Amino acid sequence: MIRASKFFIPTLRENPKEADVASHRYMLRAGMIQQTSAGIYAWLPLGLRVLKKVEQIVREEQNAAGAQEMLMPTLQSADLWRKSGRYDAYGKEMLRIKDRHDRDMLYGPTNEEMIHDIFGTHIKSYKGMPKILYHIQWKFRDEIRPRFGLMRGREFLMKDGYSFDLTKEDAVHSYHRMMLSYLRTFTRMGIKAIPMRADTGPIGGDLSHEFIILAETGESEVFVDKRWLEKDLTAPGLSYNDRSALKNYYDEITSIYAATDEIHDSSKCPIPADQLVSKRGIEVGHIFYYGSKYAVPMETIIQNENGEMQPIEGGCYGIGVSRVVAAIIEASHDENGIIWPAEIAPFDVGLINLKVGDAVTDSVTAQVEKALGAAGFDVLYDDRDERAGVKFADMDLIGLPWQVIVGPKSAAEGKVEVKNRKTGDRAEMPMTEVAVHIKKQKAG
Ligand code: P5A
Repeated sequence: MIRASKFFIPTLRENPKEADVASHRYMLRAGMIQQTSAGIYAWLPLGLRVLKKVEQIVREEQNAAGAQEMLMPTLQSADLWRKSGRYDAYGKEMLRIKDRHDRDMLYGPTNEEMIHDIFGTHIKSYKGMPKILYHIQWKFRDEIRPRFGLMRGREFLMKDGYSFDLTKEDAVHSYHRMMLSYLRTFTRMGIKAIPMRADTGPIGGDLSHEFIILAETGESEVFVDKRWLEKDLTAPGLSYNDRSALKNYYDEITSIYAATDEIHDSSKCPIPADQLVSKRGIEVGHIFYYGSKYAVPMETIIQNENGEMQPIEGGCYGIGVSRVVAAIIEASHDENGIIWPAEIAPFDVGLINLKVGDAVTDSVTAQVEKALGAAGFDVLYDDRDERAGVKFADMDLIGLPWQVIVGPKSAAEGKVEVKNRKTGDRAEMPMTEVAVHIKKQKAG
């Protein structure tokens, strides 16, 4: 349990002028982040709690899919990128740095070169294959127009994973694994991200999908078969090791039409117009199969089972972890503030004591707090000496899924009010029933 009076949560009453979209506005107003330079943000305690939850879901679902976590540095040697040929090609988006010995370094925008170098140093034969390695690390891209807060930042947190296989067939299996892992990851966060065929851009390769969340403020226009809107995407029970079932699932999923505006051509669209909806979308993930594009220049060469030397077959898999936080807000808010899905909310419950210092409300609040803690809920207790209106507005703004309001009148009868932030439903109940009530709503 954390007390609002002691917590560093600098909420703002007014809408900051520089914020054009809901996520940026609400993250600043809720005291989650603070801009320190253009496109660069500090994460304040409330924001960090959400970032860590998103990160943890990504981690658990990567591990479940057989990927292994590691951590590579943010700073990289330019020589690695000269070797792959991307040092010049990457252009102005790369932040280039010189160390005291005048050596060229850079703040990594992505890690294909480094992971190929690390993998290739240690794995020389098919016996070390296959592998999927990932890390969750800050990236820097000197975007020409950083905007919308975390949505298009210059420094941002990415989960980037890299697969190493012997054959194209195996590499495509890794790609299928990551496809399912991503669908499960985003569903667990309470959001629907739709995979869409995409351009490969500076990462390269010949197969790629973007994962797009539908939201009105999305940067790109997307065209979606209505069947996506209803579909459960997580394939419960499907094992990552069941290669043919996984392929069937992938084929089924990718046969449902969804395309970004770069790829969509209305004259060639395979589905009837009344089955198609046009929406705006935010890219929260992007996966690529690129074969030996990096293995050849980086000399990631291994000996196969026939004793022959060959380059590995690879793919890379990104999730914009910090962007996800903003994208969820874009997809889930109202005019009063954020509406967190329960799985990634910074706290489960906001506890509001309307008369701090009153013996009865203080005592009921303390008992509710104890019961919620015992039931495993994270509670933010607003014990500040503020007007009720301010407390209600702040609690709606920061968007915790449940609010428990303790007022003097009902407290005298041992009762409190529970509000569901998403539905707006309010219910008065004996304080002893609060934990069970919230537990039931969370499960259902
Ligand atoms: C995939 C992993 C890559 O970099 N290399 C390693 C591949 N792909 S990507 O599409 O360029 O980026 C992956 C995800 O990172 C997020 N992202 C950003 N988030 C915030 N601000 C940015 N400027 C930014 N650029 C990329 C996106 O979610 C993207 O899908």
